[in-house]
Amino acid sequence: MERLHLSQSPTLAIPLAIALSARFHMGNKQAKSKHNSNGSRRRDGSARSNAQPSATESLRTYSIPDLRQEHPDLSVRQTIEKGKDGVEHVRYEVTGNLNAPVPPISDSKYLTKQQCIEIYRYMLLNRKMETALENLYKQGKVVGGVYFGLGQEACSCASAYALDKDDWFAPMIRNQGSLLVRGFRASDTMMQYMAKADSPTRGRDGTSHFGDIEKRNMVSPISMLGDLIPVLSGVALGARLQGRNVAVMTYIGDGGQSTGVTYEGINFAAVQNLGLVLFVESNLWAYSTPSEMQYRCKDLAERAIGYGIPGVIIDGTDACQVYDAARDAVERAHRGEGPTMIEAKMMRMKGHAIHDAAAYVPKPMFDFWKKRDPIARFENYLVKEKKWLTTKENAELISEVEQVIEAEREIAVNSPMPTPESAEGGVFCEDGCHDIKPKYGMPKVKKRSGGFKETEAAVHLK
Ligand SMILES: Cc1ncc(C[n+]2csc(CCOP(=O)(O)OP(=O)(O)O)c2C)c(N)n1
Ligand SMILES: [Mg+2]
Repeated sequence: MERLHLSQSPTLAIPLAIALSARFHMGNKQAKSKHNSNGSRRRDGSARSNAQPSATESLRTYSIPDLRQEHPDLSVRQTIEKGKDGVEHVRYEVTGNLNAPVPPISDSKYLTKQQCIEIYRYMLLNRKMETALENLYKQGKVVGGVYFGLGQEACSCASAYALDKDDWFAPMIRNQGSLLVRGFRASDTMMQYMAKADSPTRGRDGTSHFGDIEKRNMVSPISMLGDLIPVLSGVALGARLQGRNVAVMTYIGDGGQSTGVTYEGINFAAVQNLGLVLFVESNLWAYSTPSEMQYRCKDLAERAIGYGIPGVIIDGTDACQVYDAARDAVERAHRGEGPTMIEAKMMRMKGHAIHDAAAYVPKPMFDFWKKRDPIARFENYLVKEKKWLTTKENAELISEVEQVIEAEREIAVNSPMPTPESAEGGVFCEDGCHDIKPKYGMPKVKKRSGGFKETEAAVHLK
């Protein structure tokens, strides 16, 4: 299996000339100074030779592979507009080549015809389940809100498809497709939103806060903004202490990338060499904040350089690219080679949740990305380009998926609401709920002969 290298091409190179020129000036100054306290030692403690490093020797150039077949050049800018009433309104404008041709789907290095069709089916299930959810909401059957991953089905489904059974994952609100791939039923998600008695949380949560640590190795989403990253890193650390290298996959948005816990979680996984597979769902918006106002670097995958881990940019609307990048990262994790950051570029094709009409998004931006719909493009690839599905087989597949979703919707609608008496159960710890046993074996910890040397602080605490 190929390993992701920072130097793979085509590349996005980031010369550090400016920072280094500043350092050269400092270095020259230090060389002239008589009272140079540390300038004669390198970080590794060895003595410095008299010769100054040449500029080319010291220039470090990092690069991030960018596997996309297209590099959209759109950018969003904030403007202030005066309405007819004389009141000023904030508005966003998009500029760039909005008529660029749609790129083809990349052939996968790994996926067979059957696997491609299976992923396509999951993507259809994902989309049709969300359409059903929207209708259930409009019928007043949903308690609370509904979140959608429209336009992101390739990212959710093909990423989860790359996990092995023993691997772990933690989805976020846009990854309802990942749940389907890992064996949850559409009715689980539907009942959850409707707070039904048969839902995974038995009606105790109206959204997606449920997991399954027994069979499907799914950590419950606890937050959208990065907190799952250290939790998943902890899962990988726990498995390693039990003698197993597992891959732990989770997702973070372009907005969530800015939080402190995201940094801490990735850094911890990096220094501990844990098998974190982090998908950065670079969908151009964080609620109503465009990515231009969220971060200053060009691509979020560049941040992998700062963590010292491999990063890669892919087209998040291309299921084959998503799968291949995920599979490479999963295999690295299994080999114990540490985390990978995968930036999947795409567009959130609806508002943040059902209550948000996304009126702040410039319409031409939606039009541009609608042409890059992950399902329509994959369908075109399977039916027209590869001819792996005939038009008739494709129509049958779509109809089968519609029937499944209709049956799941029936199950969900017919499930009762929880009884009032059940409200007090399953909320607090019940018998044995803390009895979490090692999943892969007893922790393997080296026994040391001597005890730890007591530090002053430890003595002080006694
Ligand atoms: C501490 C905290 N602040 C705010 C929120 C509300 N919130 C949830 S997701 C989100 C935006 C996330 O944007 P991004 O990370 O880009 O993910 P996307 O919604 O685009 O998938 C916000 C503001 C929250 N859940 N927690
Ligand atoms: Mg976002």
